[in-house]
Formats: sequence, C-alpha cells, structure tokens
Amino acid sequence: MQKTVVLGAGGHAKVVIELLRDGGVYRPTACVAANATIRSVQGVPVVGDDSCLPELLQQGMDYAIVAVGDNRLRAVLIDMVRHLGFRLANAISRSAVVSQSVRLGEGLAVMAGAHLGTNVHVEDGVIVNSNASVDHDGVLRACCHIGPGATLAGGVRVGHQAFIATGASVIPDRRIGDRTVVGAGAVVVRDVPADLVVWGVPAKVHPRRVRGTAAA
Ligand code: JB2
Repeated sequence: MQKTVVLGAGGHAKVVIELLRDGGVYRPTACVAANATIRSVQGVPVVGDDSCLPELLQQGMDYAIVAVGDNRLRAVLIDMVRHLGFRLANAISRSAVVSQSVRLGEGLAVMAGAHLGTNVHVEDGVIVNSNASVDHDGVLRACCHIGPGATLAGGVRVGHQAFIATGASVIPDRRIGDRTVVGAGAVVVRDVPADLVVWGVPAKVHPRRVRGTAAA
C-alpha cells in the first residue's frame, strides 16, 4: 500500500481516511493541518502543519490527498503538494457506481453511493459526495464539489471550484460557472454564469456574489 499524507484534519478528512483504507491502495499515514491541536483523525496522527510536508516526502510518503472541503483552498493546496513532488491519491468508495467510460483526474474523492455515468469527465480535486449522481457526458471541472444527493442530468458542465449543495438538481446540458454556488435543494433550469449564488425552484440569482461582494 502507498503511504499517503492527508492534508486536513476535519470532517472531510475523516471520510477520506476511511475511503482510502477501504480502497486498499493507499495507506493514510499522517495528517497535516492548520490546527495542530487535534492529535489524530480516525487513528491517523496529525504530525503538524504544511511545513512538515518535505520531511514526510523524504520519509517515503510519496502520495498526498487534500481533504479540505473549501474548494479554493483545496485548489491552492493541490498545487502546493504537486510542486513539492507528491503524487496525488484518489479516494473512491467501493459502493460508488463508476461507469467504465468515466475519465478520472487525480486527488479526487467519490463518496458512498455516488453515481458517475457514461463518459463523465471528473477533473483533479473534485468531490462527488454521498449519493450524488452525475449522468452521461457530464464534466466536473477541477476542484468543484457535487454535494450529497445532488443530481446532475446528462451533459451538465460544472465549473472550476463551483459548489452544488445538498439535494440540488440541474436539468440536462446546463452550465454552472466557475466558483458559482447552487443552494441546497435548488433546481437549475438555465445556464448560470461564474461567481454567482443561485437558489430556489426554479433557481434564481441571489443578490450576493460568492465572496460576499454586492452583485452588479
Ligand atoms: O492551509 C492549510 C489548511 N487550512 C485549513 N493546510 C492544511 N494542511 N490544512 C488546512 N486546514 C484544515 O482544514 C484545518 O486545519 C481543518 O483540519 C480542515 C477543515 O476542517 P473542517 O472540519 O472545518 O472542514 P472540512 O473541510 O473537513 O469539511 C467541510 O467540507 C466537507 C466536504 C465540511 O463542510 C464538511 O461538513 C463537508 N462534508
């Protein structure tokens, strides 16, 4: 099994550690986090912060996975560990249904009960959470997050670092822009540009941009 460093020590790290153990390819060996007050996660020791990473690499932990839910931070940390020389591990549940034609990137997490249909393309650092469903020809750009129970119909494209929250749905062939947030339970029936928050049924633009600045 490949010794693997887990970045993060919160809720997402717990889930990722279990997935790695269950998968039998990567052995979660150490965590690094910003809050070194936590000593261990699911039995994996938290050895310090990101300054420990070069030494862990030297000790033979060749793989890393960024187990942090914040999409922007995950993207930054993925770049950092790659630059340091780590390879990226994938954490994919045995109970996920992944079509044989799916193209998978690196450093991604696919949780229990998720479904990735025919010809779906999942880029690096994506989270497909529990029971989320991505139908045929969907494209999940890097570091987006498809929340628990969200449903994307065929041909939906989700932008970089976008977040589709719990139970939201998107009808076929719609595009969700980079960094956009689709609120829990929303139903998206039109394309949504980048950097917006939408919610409701049908989903409408919330008068607030993703980073809390006023909408134009
Ligand atoms: O720069 C960093 C850094 N900044 C924060 N480097 C490293 N290595 N770790 C960092 N962190 C760590 O992210 C914090 O120290 C903390 O351990 C973790 C964030 O934990 P939290 O429990 O707040 O969130 P999470 O990212 O594990 O989980 C969120 O996202 C999941 C997808 C939650 O919303 C979960 O409910 C959700 N399932």
